[in-house]
Amino acid sequence: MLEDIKISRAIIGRYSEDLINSLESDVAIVGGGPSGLTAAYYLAREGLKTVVFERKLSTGGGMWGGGMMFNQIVVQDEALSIMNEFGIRYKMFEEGYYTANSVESVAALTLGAVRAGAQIFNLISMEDIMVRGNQFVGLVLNWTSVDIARLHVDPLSVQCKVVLDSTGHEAKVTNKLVEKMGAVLNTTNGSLVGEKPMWAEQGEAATVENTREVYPGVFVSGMAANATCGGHRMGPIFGGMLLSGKKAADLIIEKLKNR
Ligand code: 48H
Repeated sequence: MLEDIKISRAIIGRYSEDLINSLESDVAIVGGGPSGLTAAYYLAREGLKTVVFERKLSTGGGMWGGGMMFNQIVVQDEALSIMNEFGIRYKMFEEGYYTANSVESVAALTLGAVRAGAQIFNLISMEDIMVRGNQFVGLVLNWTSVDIARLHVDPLSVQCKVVLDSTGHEAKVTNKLVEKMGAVLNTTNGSLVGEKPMWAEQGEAATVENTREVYPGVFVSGMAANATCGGHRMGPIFGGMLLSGKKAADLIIEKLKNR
């Protein structure tokens, strides 16, 4: 016999366990798009306690829709080793241009991150940062539904050793740092440089180049790296996002090892 109340108890109990267990982590990743998921995989695989907070119902960010809803993505040679690592199938279109199904890509990145040990929470938005003096110490979270309904409900906080801003074009974490703390960032102008117009080749290179620690304990990846440090957009080519996620993970692993 199935008891309805037991189903509720199981869900509330398990979820609460996971959330309480995530109140303190090594790395909190804000945004479960391609760069955040890639980083989550490599960080968790290294044994770091990694938690991803994703605002939407589904992970994958801007990857689902491929280019203008044609659900294919393009990747270049440099990113094929990461595609292989996640078991994402691809086909050569022309030399140097490979296509993959965007739905398979999101599913594989998500499963890879989870199986590596990352904890993913969907439907939770980062609404602020937590600091001690000038030091970044954690994130302030709320249900996305609270934000959408514009309800005046106070948030909860989580602590982490480092945060990765993988929020895409909006660069939510670095924006908060500048807006609320007047933080001086490790960028060319010390502040948010901003995203530039479409230029795939430059944008892809910049995405990886811009992936860095922009403030003590605060890293940026993917389009958030370009929005923060300045870089062209690149349309539906995703190799740079995967490479950026891996670079972010490598930098964070290095930092936490040396602590
Ligand atoms: C929790 C949040 C919050 C928040 C946002 O946009 P994304 O896919 O990010 P990337 O950088 O991994 O990939 C970028 C790529 O998708 C893209 O947009 C490209 C290649 N554009 C090129 C072009 O020319 O336009 O994912 C970011 C994720 C999303 O899932 C958001 O919902 C999530 O971050 N997010 N999660 N709290 N405050 N803000």
